[in-house]
Amino acid sequence: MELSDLGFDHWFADQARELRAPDLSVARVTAVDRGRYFVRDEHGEVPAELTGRYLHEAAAADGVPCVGDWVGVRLLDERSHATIHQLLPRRTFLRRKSPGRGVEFQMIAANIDVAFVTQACHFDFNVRRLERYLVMVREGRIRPVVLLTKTDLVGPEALEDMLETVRRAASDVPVVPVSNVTGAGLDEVRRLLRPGETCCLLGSSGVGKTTLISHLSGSAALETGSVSHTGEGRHTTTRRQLVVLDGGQLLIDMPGMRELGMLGVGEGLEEVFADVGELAANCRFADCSHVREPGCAVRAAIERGDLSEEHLQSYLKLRKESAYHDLSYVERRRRDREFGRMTRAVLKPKGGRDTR
Ligand SMILES: Nc1nc2c(ncn2[C@@H]2O[C@H](COP(=O)(O)OP(=O)(O)OP(=O)(O)O)[C@@H](O)[C@H]2O)c(=O)[nH]1
Ligand SMILES: [Mg+2]
Ligand SMILES: [Zn+2]
Repeated sequence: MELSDLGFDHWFADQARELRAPDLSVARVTAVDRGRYFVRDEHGEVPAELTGRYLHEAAAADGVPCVGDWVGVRLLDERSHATIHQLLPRRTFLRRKSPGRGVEFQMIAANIDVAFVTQACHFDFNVRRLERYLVMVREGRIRPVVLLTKTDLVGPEALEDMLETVRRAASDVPVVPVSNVTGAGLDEVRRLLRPGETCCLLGSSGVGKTTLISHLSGSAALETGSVSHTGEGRHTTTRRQLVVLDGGQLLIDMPGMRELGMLGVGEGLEEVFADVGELAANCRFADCSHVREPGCAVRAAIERGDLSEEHLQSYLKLRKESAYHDLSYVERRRRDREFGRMTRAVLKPKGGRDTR
């Protein structure tokens, strides 16, 4: 195996020129489980931990590594374990805003090429939630694909309705209906996976993400967390893990997400709702809120049946969230600057030493 088989390409090689120490080598984070890591390079996978120094210095600036990250490591005791010293810049990312008022983000995964946003036809299907996932994916500069699973549990008309709903909400995103029971759609999913590319599966618990990966994986062993003693085989995934499939594709399995929380978004929103944006360009007023203004091209499209009211409503709702986010960001920057001035005044009496 080469590093390129793990997704390492020219872009990452450029980033790796910045490795801080000559004895550091490059590896990819393949699993994270409550502060414990696994990293993998061309020679195999080893357990790893962050150095105390990383936690003190780098963690504040870059955050801690997440699954998919490329890191600078030192391999120890004949590769029985490793220490993580440096995080290389991320090309793409999946993150959500931490609960609470600040602007901290939780990194979910990094350096993903394709995200399969997965919903089950049965019970789980919710197009508004789908839009939120798509915004998160676009924001992180990742290519989205929508997977509708468990198609064996619904009739053909119901499935066609759902597909139509998805196409209306996300016209430029490929949608693949699949069933892990009948095998329908699995070949199409396989065609979307390319060797050396990293994909991940996102979606609620129980929609069939891990089952799908097992079908695709060939011989790659997949740890599926706890299996109940009754052996009826409910594998609730408890950690994020990157597996290499027989075909050389890289897939990250994730635990189901209970909720997405606030999105703290900008670009992703405009991309997912590009249809609304295009219409809005023709509204009479530049700051049209698309509620009841005269000459509103968005409302006109709804009247004509070209745009769904619900789609517009979720756009407006998400935009409000992101406006809130921008506001709290500005507010926070202001407070940070004031705090900075205050500490400088206290810590730097005369000719104070620059600590950077
Ligand atoms: N009918 C039907 N059941 C399925 C299908 N795919 C998975 N299941 C079942 O759904 C249950 C959950 O599947 P998992 O693959 O564990 O779901 P998951 O998305 O990985 O769930 P978490 O790990 O909790 O996020 C299991 O009992 C599967 O056997 C499908 O296509 N059709
Ligand atoms: Mg799972
Ligand atoms: Zn308007």
